[in-house]
Amino acid sequence: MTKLLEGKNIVVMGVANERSIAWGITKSLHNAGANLIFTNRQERSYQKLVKLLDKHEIQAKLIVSCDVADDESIQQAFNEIGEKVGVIHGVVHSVAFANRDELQGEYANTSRDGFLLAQEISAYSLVAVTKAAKELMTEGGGIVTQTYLGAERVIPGYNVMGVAKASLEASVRYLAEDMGKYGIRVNAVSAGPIRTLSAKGVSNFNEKANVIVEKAPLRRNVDQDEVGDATLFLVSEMARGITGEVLHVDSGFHIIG
Ligand code: NDP
Ligand code: N5H
Repeated sequence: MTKLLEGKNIVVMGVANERSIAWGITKSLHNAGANLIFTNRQERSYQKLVKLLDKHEIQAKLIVSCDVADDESIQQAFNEIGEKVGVIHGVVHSVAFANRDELQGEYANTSRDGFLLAQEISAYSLVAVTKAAKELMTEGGGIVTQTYLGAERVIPGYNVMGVAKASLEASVRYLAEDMGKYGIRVNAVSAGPIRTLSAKGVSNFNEKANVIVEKAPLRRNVDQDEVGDATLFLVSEMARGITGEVLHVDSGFHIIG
């Protein structure tokens, strides 16, 4: 039997280390037979990725540098992917950033610069990436981003990132409408708390993870592999009728009042 993504070229953005959600996604996509292209911002992440791929005996088709804060960097990255790989069938966007000091205390204290930075890296980047990727997605496919419940509800401490994720989720819907006519679907996975490098050092994380164990229908937290499999589903033809959707992978926590 052929695998779900056999012969498909998928771009994965946002592996920083073994704990990254994008690494869980990488394993799922690889097991489904995809050819993988990676983008990193920091050299440190590139080094970690190379080691991880080696350890897991996964061959990357290409690794390119991409800072989503920079239009030229995005264009260069996708130009290089076009030249070296050609057609792509999917993109996984697993990138976000906000100043750490604005992920605590009152949202009302958010600075103008901090607000714009969170929006730029965590929301606008999906718009810019979709525009660049579309040119290479000539056979259609799926774009999937990562979001969090703090977009829908006030989750203390998520603050400026909650507003950026609300913008990201609205972008998923507007982009889904734009891309639909090209056979490109745009969706998001809304994961429960997962201990990653980004989550490290932010206050409130343990508290949020404990509430899931206490209150979510499944009474446990989710992991990167579960987010990976849901993302694989949305990227693949299994989800061919689904676009503009936010799929919660959170042990069912979002249904609890
Ligand atoms: P990681 O720290 O592992 O990944 C964050 C990634 O963002 C890093 O790879 C980092 O790249 C990248 N990044 C930041 N700024 C830029 C930039 N300017 N250009 C390109 N890449 C950039 O954390 P997670 O895996 O937790 O985060 C991945 C996604 O999942 C985020 O969107 C996050 O909001 C979302 N999410 C996370 C949850 C969690 O509990 N962990 C829950 C729900 C959603 P580099 O290292 O090269 O700087
Ligand atoms: C309610 C919570 C806990 C509080 C809020 C956490 C928000 C985290 C999101 C952002 C992406 C974290 C962030 O930007 C951290 C940076 O300021 C500092 N870290 C770094 O620079 C590292 C080295 C790099 C790799 O990180 C990035 N992002 O580039 C939410 C949690 C329960 C769930 C959660 C953690 C959600 C989420 O969106 O990640």
